[in-house]
Amino acid sequence: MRTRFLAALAALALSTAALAACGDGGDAGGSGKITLGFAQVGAESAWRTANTASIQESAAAAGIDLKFSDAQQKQENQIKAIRSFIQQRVDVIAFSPVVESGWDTVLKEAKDAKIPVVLTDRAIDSADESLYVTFLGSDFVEEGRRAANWLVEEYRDGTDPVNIVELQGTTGSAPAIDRQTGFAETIAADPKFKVIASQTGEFTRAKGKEVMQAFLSANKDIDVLYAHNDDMALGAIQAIEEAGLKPGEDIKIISVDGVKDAFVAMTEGKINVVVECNPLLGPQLMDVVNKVVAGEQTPKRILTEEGVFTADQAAAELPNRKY
Ligand code: GZL
Repeated sequence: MRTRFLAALAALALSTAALAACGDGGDAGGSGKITLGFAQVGAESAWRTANTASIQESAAAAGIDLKFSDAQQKQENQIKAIRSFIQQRVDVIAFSPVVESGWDTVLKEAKDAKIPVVLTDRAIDSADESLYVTFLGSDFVEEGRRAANWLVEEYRDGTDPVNIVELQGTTGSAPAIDRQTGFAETIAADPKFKVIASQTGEFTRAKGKEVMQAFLSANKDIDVLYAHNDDMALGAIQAIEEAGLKPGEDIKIISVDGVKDAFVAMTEGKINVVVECNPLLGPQLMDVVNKVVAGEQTPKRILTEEGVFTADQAAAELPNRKY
């Protein structure tokens, strides 16, 4: 009788210890591997496709068990995914916030569950920086400045008005807000630069074409298009050509991202300059995940390195493009 009681007590102790280990957010998959829950924005652009591939391939290479969700550009889907990752007790949660605001509640739930959160690609506008461990991504304001700096240089000798139309990214997203800010603050120094129309093209080719068609119908004297990503610029090129105008000549085009098709368009003289925005964040993200699980410090902000490419550099750079 006594032996059976002691054996039951030992079994209870062991199972309690095992549960306590999971209580630290560890081993959700029961595989002994680190489990990462990633809530992706969607699949709206070639940039996003490359970003997703980088994350999936890097997780596999790092032996990290990836639980991946595609929010189809809806914040409520990303919030649902994060809650599901909390329920599954993953080791780390990472996501690219589709918009800047509205994250505090769900990120507090992750914090209460002791599951660290990493922001990738896009930031949030929360005042509470304890809600995430690290933000890994580009400086979108600087990207906007770089786009404008090319324009300032291109028109440095002119005094005539330069009429600009702007295709913004998805409304409320960090890249759309910051790329507009950086661009506007830089051209403000010279009154000849005028943004005569600015509207979201939702980071997609189809919407970019549709909005550019509207710009062309409403404005007869457009000199420049500033597109917050290549997909919208490529859609706008179709609209410009269908209007009988030459993209890159009649209307100069400044774009952001640096996907292969944008480099091809630059070799064809249809885009004048591309400000690079690097989507290949997978390796750095897995490094952060491993460090966080090991209890090591990680920087609050990890900035991705990126450049600017003009049309004359496109042919030589095209073979090097990885996305
Ligand atoms: C930028 C990223 C943006 C890209 C778009 O880091 O969030 O979203 O510029 C993508 O192509 O859709």
